[in-house]
Amino acid sequence: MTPKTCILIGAPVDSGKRRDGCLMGPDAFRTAGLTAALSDLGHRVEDLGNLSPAPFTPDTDDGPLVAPNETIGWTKQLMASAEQAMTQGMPIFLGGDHALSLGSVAGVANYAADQGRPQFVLWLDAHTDFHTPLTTDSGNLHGTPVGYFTGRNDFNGFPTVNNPVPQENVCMIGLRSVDTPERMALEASNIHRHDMRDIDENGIARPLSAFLNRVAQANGFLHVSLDVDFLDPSVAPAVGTTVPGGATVREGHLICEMLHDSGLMTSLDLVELNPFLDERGRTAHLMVDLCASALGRRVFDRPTRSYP
Ligand code: NNH
Ligand code: MN
Ligand code: MN
Ligand code: MN
Repeated sequence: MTPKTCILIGAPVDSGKRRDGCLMGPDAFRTAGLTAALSDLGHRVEDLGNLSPAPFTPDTDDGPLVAPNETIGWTKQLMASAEQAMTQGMPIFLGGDHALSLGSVAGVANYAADQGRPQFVLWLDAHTDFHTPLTTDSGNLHGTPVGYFTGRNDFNGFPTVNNPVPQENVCMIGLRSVDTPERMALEASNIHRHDMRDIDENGIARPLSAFLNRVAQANGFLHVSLDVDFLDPSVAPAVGTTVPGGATVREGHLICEMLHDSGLMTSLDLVELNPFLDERGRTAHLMVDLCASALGRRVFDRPTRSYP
């Protein structure tokens, strides 16, 4: 296995929704042994510590959105940090809620564009996070990152997305909670989407390998965004927005094992962990184990599958 330089970037973003606690996520991942899990696999691990948002005007709570200015500050900081980290290795963003992906994905996509290569995104989530600030009912900006980095309008005050990720380069797996305006916009889009029924009927490996083949064929960069609520709440309770009927432990590992075998993943988000809601660290540990699978942990060696 080729050793990688894993750049851990703590992003204690908690502005993407009302319920607090995700700010403790980066330290919970560290406490659950993330660095050792990756270095035991032979990787070089560099922990950059925790970021702070770029300066922002304090938010008031009279508008329709929760903490828009703070999220704008985070987006600026993460966009710059992501682009910079891509020059040194594989950034792993330790969330923090999913609002961190406005910046992480927009930043890695800027780097990919500099390299003249297309950016792809694998979105592992119960939700599609395809709102804009105008379509969200909850006002929670963690429901908007895919809308933002694919270049939807109405993100006023946010940094311009110079290199929007093309819709057909986005694949969502695990879906089971989609708001009506998101559903309408998605159905009019080319985003690849696999709800849990699709997984039940066809398994999780098939849609993933079809997607990985497209990434390989295009010589693309692949960003993976793993929301804790992709997993079933019975195995991953530490998240504010539990939705029953999620992925099993093995479905999660299979995705990560296939990602590793593909050699295609270039950046990763671990998001929405709320350690305040965990049970003896089990969700943090599961997320660390999944991350280890994505970086090469396996039970037995087996012939590597090649993509395409
Ligand atoms: N769609 C809902 C909203 O926008 C829920 C989003 N919550 C998430 N996304 N946890 O992953 O408020
Ligand atoms: Mn908050
Ligand atoms: Mn999400
Ligand atoms: Mn979610």
